Amino acid sequence: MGFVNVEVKDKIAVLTINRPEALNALNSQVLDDLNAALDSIDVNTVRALVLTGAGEKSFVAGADIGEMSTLTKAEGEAFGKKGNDVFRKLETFPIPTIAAVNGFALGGGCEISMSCDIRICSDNAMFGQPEVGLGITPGFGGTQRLARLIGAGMAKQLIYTARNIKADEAYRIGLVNAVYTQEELLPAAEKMAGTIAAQAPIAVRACKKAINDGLQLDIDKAIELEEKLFGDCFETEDQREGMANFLRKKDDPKKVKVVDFKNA
Ligand code: CO8
Repeated sequence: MGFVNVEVKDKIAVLTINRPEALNALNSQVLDDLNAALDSIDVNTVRALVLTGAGEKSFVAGADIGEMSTLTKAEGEAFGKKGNDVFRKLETFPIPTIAAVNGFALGGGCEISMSCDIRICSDNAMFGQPEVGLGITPGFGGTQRLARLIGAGMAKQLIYTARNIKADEAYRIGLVNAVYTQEELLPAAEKMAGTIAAQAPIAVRACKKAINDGLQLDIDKAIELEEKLFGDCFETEDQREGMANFLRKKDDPKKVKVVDFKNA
Protein backbone atom coordinates (compact mmCIF):
# COMPACT_ATOMS: atom_id res chain seq x y z
CA MET A 1 0.00 0.00 0.00
CA GLY A 2 2.34 2.77 -1.23
CA PHE A 3 4.45 3.94 1.69
CA VAL A 4 2.93 1.50 4.18
CA ASN A 5 3.36 -2.27 4.00
CA VAL A 6 0.70 -4.40 5.64
CA GLU A 7 1.50 -7.97 6.56
CA VAL A 8 -1.13 -10.08 8.28
CA LYS A 9 0.26 -13.15 10.05
CA ASP A 10 -2.55 -15.22 11.50
CA LYS A 11 -4.17 -12.98 14.13
CA ILE A 12 -1.63 -10.16 14.11
CA ALA A 13 -0.87 -7.42 11.59
CA VAL A 14 2.48 -5.70 11.09
CA LEU A 15 2.33 -2.25 9.50
CA THR A 16 5.68 -0.95 8.26
CA ILE A 17 6.10 2.69 7.29
CA ASN A 18 8.25 2.35 4.23
CA ARG A 19 10.02 5.50 3.10
CA PRO A 20 13.56 4.69 4.19
CA GLU A 21 15.19 7.16 1.80
CA ALA A 22 13.71 9.93 4.00
CA LEU A 23 14.04 7.96 7.26
CA ASN A 24 10.29 7.23 7.01
CA ALA A 25 9.34 10.92 7.40
CA LEU A 26 5.62 11.53 7.26
CA ASN A 27 4.51 13.48 4.21
CA SER A 28 0.86 13.79 3.12
CA GLN A 29 1.08 10.64 1.02
CA VAL A 30 2.48 8.57 3.90
CA LEU A 31 -0.36 9.81 6.12
CA ASP A 32 -2.93 8.90 3.44
CA ASP A 33 -1.37 5.47 3.02
CA LEU A 34 -1.34 4.89 6.76
CA ASN A 35 -5.00 5.85 6.92
CA ALA A 36 -5.81 3.39 4.13
CA ALA A 37 -3.68 0.68 5.74
CA LEU A 38 -5.62 0.99 8.99
CA ASP A 39 -8.90 0.85 7.07
CA SER A 40 -7.73 -2.34 5.35
CA ILE A 41 -7.34 -4.27 8.62
CA ASP A 42 -10.20 -6.64 9.42
CA VAL A 43 -10.46 -6.12 13.17
CA ASN A 44 -12.75 -9.14 13.51
CA THR A 45 -9.92 -11.49 12.59
CA VAL A 46 -6.80 -9.46 13.41
CA ARG A 47 -6.45 -9.07 17.19
CA ALA A 48 -3.30 -6.97 17.63
CA LEU A 49 -1.28 -4.62 15.48
CA VAL A 50 2.45 -3.84 15.41
CA LEU A 51 3.67 -0.57 13.87
CA THR A 52 7.32 -0.22 12.83
CA GLY A 53 9.56 1.55 10.33
CA ALA A 54 11.51 0.21 7.36
CA GLY A 55 15.29 0.02 7.57
CA GLU A 56 17.70 -0.26 10.45
CA LYS A 57 18.07 3.39 11.30
CA SER A 58 14.71 4.98 11.75
CA PHE A 59 11.20 4.37 12.97
CA VAL A 60 9.87 7.75 11.79
CA ALA A 61 12.14 10.84 11.68
CA GLY A 62 9.18 13.22 11.96
CA ALA A 63 6.79 15.03 9.71
CA ASP A 64 8.30 15.93 6.35
CA ILE A 65 10.19 19.17 6.90
CA GLY A 66 10.48 19.85 3.16
CA GLU A 67 6.72 19.63 2.71
CA MET A 68 6.05 21.78 5.80
CA SER A 69 8.62 24.46 4.99
CA THR A 70 6.38 26.51 2.66
CA LEU A 71 2.99 26.04 4.33
CA THR A 72 0.77 29.02 5.09
CA LYS A 73 -0.95 29.29 8.51
CA ALA A 74 -4.12 27.71 7.13
CA GLU A 75 -2.18 24.95 5.39
CA GLY A 76 -0.14 24.32 8.55
CA GLU A 77 -3.32 23.90 10.56
CA ALA A 78 -4.78 21.62 7.89
CA PHE A 79 -1.62 19.50 7.85
CA GLY A 80 -1.81 19.23 11.65
CA LYS A 81 -5.42 18.09 11.37
CA LYS A 82 -4.55 15.54 8.70
CA GLY A 83 -1.95 13.96 10.95
CA ASN A 84 -4.13 14.19 14.03
CA ASP A 85 -7.06 12.48 12.29
CA VAL A 86 -4.88 9.50 11.33
CA PHE A 87 -3.18 9.36 14.75
CA ARG A 88 -6.55 9.49 16.52
CA LYS A 89 -7.74 6.63 14.30
CA LEU A 90 -4.68 4.69 15.44
CA GLU A 91 -5.16 5.64 19.09
CA THR A 92 -8.82 4.59 19.07
CA PHE A 93 -8.22 1.54 16.86
CA PRO A 94 -10.40 -1.18 18.38
CA ILE A 95 -7.57 -3.70 18.83
CA PRO A 96 -4.32 -3.17 20.79
CA THR A 97 -1.43 -1.52 18.99
CA ILE A 98 2.29 -1.84 19.72
CA ALA A 99 4.91 0.58 18.39
CA ALA A 100 8.16 -1.28 17.71
CA VAL A 101 10.45 1.77 17.58
CA ASN A 102 13.49 0.74 15.57
CA GLY A 103 15.54 3.93 15.53
CA PHE A 104 14.70 7.65 15.26
CA ALA A 105 11.30 8.58 16.68
CA LEU A 106 11.51 12.34 16.40
CA GLY A 107 8.71 14.89 16.20
CA GLY A 108 5.83 13.18 14.40
CA GLY A 109 7.69 9.88 14.92
CA CYS A 110 7.58 10.19 18.69
CA GLU A 111 3.98 11.38 18.34
CA ILE A 112 2.84 8.40 16.27
CA SER A 113 4.47 6.02 18.75
CA MET A 114 2.50 7.70 21.52
CA SER A 115 -0.72 7.08 19.60
CA CYS A 116 -0.08 3.36 20.06
CA ASP A 117 -1.10 1.54 23.24
CA ILE A 118 2.38 0.19 23.99
CA ARG A 119 5.91 1.29 23.00
CA ILE A 120 8.97 -0.92 22.94
CA CYS A 121 12.21 0.05 21.23
CA SER A 122 15.61 -1.07 20.01
CA ASP A 123 18.79 0.05 21.73
CA ASN A 124 19.58 2.47 18.89
CA ALA A 125 16.24 4.29 19.27
CA MET A 126 16.17 8.02 19.85
CA PHE A 127 13.08 9.93 20.93
CA GLY A 128 12.41 13.63 20.95
CA GLN A 129 10.16 16.53 20.09
CA PRO A 130 12.62 18.86 18.31
CA GLU A 131 9.89 21.14 16.89
CA VAL A 132 10.70 24.34 18.77
CA GLY A 133 14.12 24.24 17.12
CA LEU A 134 12.29 24.37 13.80
CA GLY A 135 10.02 27.24 14.84
CA ILE A 136 6.86 25.16 15.33
CA THR A 137 5.10 23.24 18.10
CA PRO A 138 4.64 19.48 18.17
CA GLY A 139 1.51 19.42 16.00
CA PHE A 140 0.49 15.78 15.87
CA GLY A 141 -0.59 15.49 19.51
CA GLY A 142 2.87 15.68 21.13
CA THR A 143 2.06 18.42 23.63
CA GLN A 144 -0.95 16.42 24.81
CA ARG A 145 0.18 12.79 24.74
CA LEU A 146 3.73 13.28 26.04
CA ALA A 147 2.42 15.16 29.09
CA ARG A 148 -0.17 12.46 29.73
CA LEU A 149 2.39 9.67 29.38
CA ILE A 150 5.42 10.95 31.30
CA GLY A 151 3.96 13.86 33.29
CA ALA A 152 3.76 17.55 32.49
CA GLY A 153 7.10 18.53 34.09
CA MET A 154 9.27 16.10 32.13
CA ALA A 155 7.24 16.66 28.93
CA LYS A 156 7.69 20.42 29.21
CA GLN A 157 11.44 20.03 29.75
CA LEU A 158 11.85 17.78 26.71
CA ILE A 159 9.62 19.91 24.48
CA TYR A 160 11.00 23.33 25.54
CA THR A 161 14.63 22.22 25.20
CA ALA A 162 14.11 20.15 22.00
CA ARG A 163 16.49 17.60 23.53
CA ASN A 164 16.52 14.12 22.04
CA ILE A 165 16.84 11.16 24.39
CA LYS A 166 18.25 7.69 23.86
CA ALA A 167 16.51 4.38 24.51
CA ASP A 168 17.75 3.96 28.10
CA GLU A 169 16.43 7.37 29.14
CA ALA A 170 13.13 6.76 27.32
CA TYR A 171 12.84 3.57 29.37
CA ARG A 172 13.75 5.31 32.63
CA ILE A 173 11.06 7.99 32.21
CA GLY A 174 8.40 5.47 31.19
CA LEU A 175 8.08 6.45 27.54
CA VAL A 176 8.85 2.88 26.48
CA ASN A 177 8.11 -0.36 28.29
CA ALA A 178 11.22 -2.29 27.24
CA VAL A 179 14.43 -2.01 25.21
CA TYR A 180 15.72 -4.80 22.95
CA THR A 181 18.62 -5.27 20.57
CA GLN A 182 17.78 -4.36 16.98
CA GLU A 183 17.49 -8.04 16.03
CA GLU A 184 15.25 -8.86 18.97
CA LEU A 185 12.83 -5.94 18.63
CA LEU A 186 10.37 -7.11 15.97
CA PRO A 187 10.23 -10.72 17.20
CA ALA A 188 9.56 -9.35 20.71
CA ALA A 189 6.78 -7.10 19.40
CA GLU A 190 5.23 -9.96 17.45
CA LYS A 191 5.49 -12.24 20.47
CA MET A 192 3.71 -9.68 22.63
CA ALA A 193 1.07 -9.18 19.93
CA GLY A 194 0.63 -12.97 19.77
CA THR A 195 0.17 -13.17 23.53
CA ILE A 196 -2.48 -10.45 23.36
CA ALA A 197 -4.14 -12.16 20.38
CA ALA A 198 -4.47 -15.38 22.40
CA GLN A 199 -6.64 -13.69 25.07
CA ALA A 200 -10.40 -13.20 24.83
CA PRO A 201 -10.71 -10.49 22.16
CA ILE A 202 -13.96 -8.90 23.35
CA ALA A 203 -12.46 -8.52 26.82
CA VAL A 204 -9.17 -7.13 25.48
CA ARG A 205 -10.98 -4.53 23.40
CA ALA A 206 -13.15 -3.60 26.37
CA CYS A 207 -10.00 -3.09 28.48
CA LYS A 208 -8.56 -0.76 25.85
CA LYS A 209 -11.77 1.26 25.75
CA ALA A 210 -12.04 1.34 29.54
CA ILE A 211 -8.48 2.64 29.95
CA ASN A 212 -8.52 5.12 27.05
CA ASP A 213 -11.98 6.54 27.63
CA GLY A 214 -11.76 6.26 31.42
CA LEU A 215 -8.64 8.43 31.53
CA GLN A 216 -10.71 11.28 30.07
CA LEU A 217 -13.39 11.03 32.79
CA ASP A 218 -13.60 11.78 36.50
CA ILE A 219 -13.11 8.69 38.67
CA ASP A 220 -16.84 8.09 39.38
CA LYS A 221 -17.77 8.21 35.71
CA ALA A 222 -14.70 6.14 34.83
CA ILE A 223 -15.70 3.41 37.27
CA GLU A 224 -19.23 3.45 35.83
CA LEU A 225 -17.73 2.98 32.38
CA GLU A 226 -15.70 0.04 33.66
CA GLU A 227 -18.82 -1.54 35.15
CA LYS A 228 -20.65 -1.25 31.85
CA LEU A 229 -17.78 -2.76 29.85
CA PHE A 230 -17.30 -5.51 32.47
CA GLY A 231 -21.01 -6.36 32.19
CA ASP A 232 -20.77 -6.46 28.40
CA CYS A 233 -18.34 -9.40 28.63
CA PHE A 234 -20.91 -11.64 30.30
CA GLU A 235 -22.97 -14.03 28.22
CA THR A 236 -20.27 -14.01 25.55
CA GLU A 237 -19.10 -17.40 24.36
CA ASP A 238 -15.55 -16.44 25.31
CA GLN A 239 -16.48 -15.56 28.90
CA ARG A 240 -18.37 -18.82 29.32
CA GLU A 241 -15.59 -20.92 27.84
CA GLY A 242 -12.80 -19.01 29.64
CA MET A 243 -14.42 -19.54 33.02
CA ALA A 244 -15.55 -23.10 32.29
CA ASN A 245 -11.96 -23.94 31.35
CA PHE A 246 -10.74 -22.63 34.71
CA LEU A 247 -13.37 -24.65 36.59
CA ARG A 248 -12.58 -27.85 34.65
CA LYS A 249 -8.93 -27.28 35.52
CA LYS A 250 -9.80 -27.14 39.22
CA ASP A 251 -11.55 -30.51 39.02
CA ASP A 252 -8.76 -32.18 37.16
CA PRO A 253 -5.43 -30.41 36.41
CA LYS A 254 -4.96 -32.66 33.38
CA LYS A 255 -7.86 -30.86 31.75
CA VAL A 256 -5.80 -27.66 31.47
CA LYS A 257 -6.02 -26.37 27.93
CA VAL A 258 -5.39 -23.19 26.05
CA VAL A 259 -8.76 -21.74 25.21
CA ASP A 260 -9.28 -21.02 21.53
CA PHE A 261 -11.27 -17.83 21.99
CA LYS A 262 -13.75 -17.27 19.20
CA ASN A 263 -14.27 -13.53 19.50
CA ALA A 264 -17.91 -14.25 20.16
N1 CO8 B 1 11.59 15.39 6.88
C1 CO8 B 1 12.05 15.25 5.63
N2 CO8 B 1 13.16 14.57 5.31
C2 CO8 B 1 13.84 14.02 6.32
C3 CO8 B 1 13.44 14.11 7.66
C4 CO8 B 1 12.24 14.83 7.93
N3 CO8 B 1 11.72 14.95 9.16
N4 CO8 B 1 14.33 13.46 8.44
C5 CO8 B 1 15.26 12.97 7.62
N5 CO8 B 1 14.98 13.29 6.34
C6 CO8 B 1 15.76 12.97 5.14
C7 CO8 B 1 16.98 13.83 5.01
O1 CO8 B 1 16.64 15.08 4.44
C8 CO8 B 1 17.86 13.01 4.12
O2 CO8 B 1 17.41 13.13 2.79
P1 CO8 B 1 18.48 13.31 1.59
O3 CO8 B 1 19.27 12.01 1.59
O4 CO8 B 1 17.63 13.50 0.40
O5 CO8 B 1 19.32 14.47 1.97
C9 CO8 B 1 17.53 11.58 4.57
O6 CO8 B 1 16.28 11.66 5.25
C10 CO8 B 1 18.56 11.03 5.52
O7 CO8 B 1 18.67 11.95 6.60
P2 CO8 B 1 20.09 12.52 7.11
O8 CO8 B 1 21.07 12.56 6.00
O9 CO8 B 1 19.81 13.80 7.82
O10 CO8 B 1 20.50 11.38 8.14
P3 CO8 B 1 21.42 11.55 9.43
O11 CO8 B 1 21.68 10.18 9.92
O12 CO8 B 1 22.57 12.42 9.16
O13 CO8 B 1 20.49 12.31 10.51
C11 CO8 B 1 18.47 12.71 11.73
C12 CO8 B 1 19.34 11.67 11.00
C13 CO8 B 1 19.20 13.20 13.00
C14 CO8 B 1 17.16 12.03 12.11
C15 CO8 B 1 18.22 13.91 10.81
O14 CO8 B 1 17.75 13.43 9.56
C16 CO8 B 1 17.19 14.84 11.34
O15 CO8 B 1 17.49 15.64 12.22
N6 CO8 B 1 15.96 14.80 10.79
C17 CO8 B 1 14.89 15.68 11.20
C18 CO8 B 1 14.35 15.27 12.54
C19 CO8 B 1 13.28 16.23 13.00
O16 CO8 B 1 13.53 17.38 13.28
N7 CO8 B 1 12.04 15.73 13.08
C20 CO8 B 1 10.92 16.53 13.50
C21 CO8 B 1 10.27 17.17 12.33
S1 CO8 B 1 8.99 18.30 12.78
C22 CO8 B 1 7.68 17.30 13.13
O17 CO8 B 1 7.72 16.11 13.09
C23 CO8 B 1 6.45 18.03 13.49
C24 CO8 B 1 5.26 17.09 13.67
C25 CO8 B 1 4.00 17.85 13.77
C26 CO8 B 1 3.62 18.47 12.48
C27 CO8 B 1 2.46 19.33 12.63
C28 CO8 B 1 2.10 19.96 11.28
C29 CO8 B 1 1.49 21.28 11.41
